[in-house]
Amino acid sequence: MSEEIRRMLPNLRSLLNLRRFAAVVFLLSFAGAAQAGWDTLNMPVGVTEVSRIVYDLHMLIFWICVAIGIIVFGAMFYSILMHRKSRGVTASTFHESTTVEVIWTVIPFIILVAMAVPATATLIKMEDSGESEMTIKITGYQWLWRYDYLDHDFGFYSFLATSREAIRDQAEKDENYLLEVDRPLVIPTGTKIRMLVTANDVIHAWWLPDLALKRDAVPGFINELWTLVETPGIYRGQCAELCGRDHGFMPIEVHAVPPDAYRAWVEEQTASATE
Ligand SMILES: [Cu+2]
Repeated sequence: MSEEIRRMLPNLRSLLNLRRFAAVVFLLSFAGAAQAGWDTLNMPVGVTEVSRIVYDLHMLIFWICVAIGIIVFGAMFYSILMHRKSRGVTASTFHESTTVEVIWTVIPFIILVAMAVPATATLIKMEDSGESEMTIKITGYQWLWRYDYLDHDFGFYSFLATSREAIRDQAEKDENYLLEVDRPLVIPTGTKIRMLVTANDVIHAWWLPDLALKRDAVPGFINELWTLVETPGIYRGQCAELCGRDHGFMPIEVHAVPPDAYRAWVEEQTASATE
């Protein structure tokens, strides 16, 4: 082996290792994406007007951040590459330049205001529970939820329905593993519903991504939520505040049904409650 090749060998070897590393990273990124599915990487669009507004706001802010990232990193890498010392470039000296300082204050200010306007409009809409047609009280317990229909004077506890055998890997896990309950919250579609969220022991959080609902359930406090679901369906969520040993075992299951079916269901509930 000539001296020349021997000198190049470590370089070649590290280059090969680098390429192998890059290939592994590339393949792993695909494996991860295939497992999660691209659509699960982003937040869900949801099924209510508010959830769609929240999603649009999220995407708007996301693309603003992408644009800022491209511009900032583009300028940085361009400068590093084109103005490097080995090209014989000397650093310019513009310390305490008022122009530059004004520019880098005004531009972020404009960006922040541009982001704050739609964000504030969305927040106001999310908080406005006025003109709601019915009220449900949601109470968090260790480790279950209770739903009280304040307009109809009845309520019930909602327990996890997944079997202990499935949890202990002794039985098949179905599609809704740890996301199913014995008695779901039933709500009518096309109705503005106010929800009062509280807790009986520790802090929980009632979280339903498809409806863009998430609120802390704090003992001694009553927080408010509202929703208006247009499409009938089953929507699932979880407790989103670490609340103790079985925090992962107190799911939320909401059945949105047409108003007629809802009325029939309420009659059934009140009849069985007075029995
Ligand atoms: Cu909880």
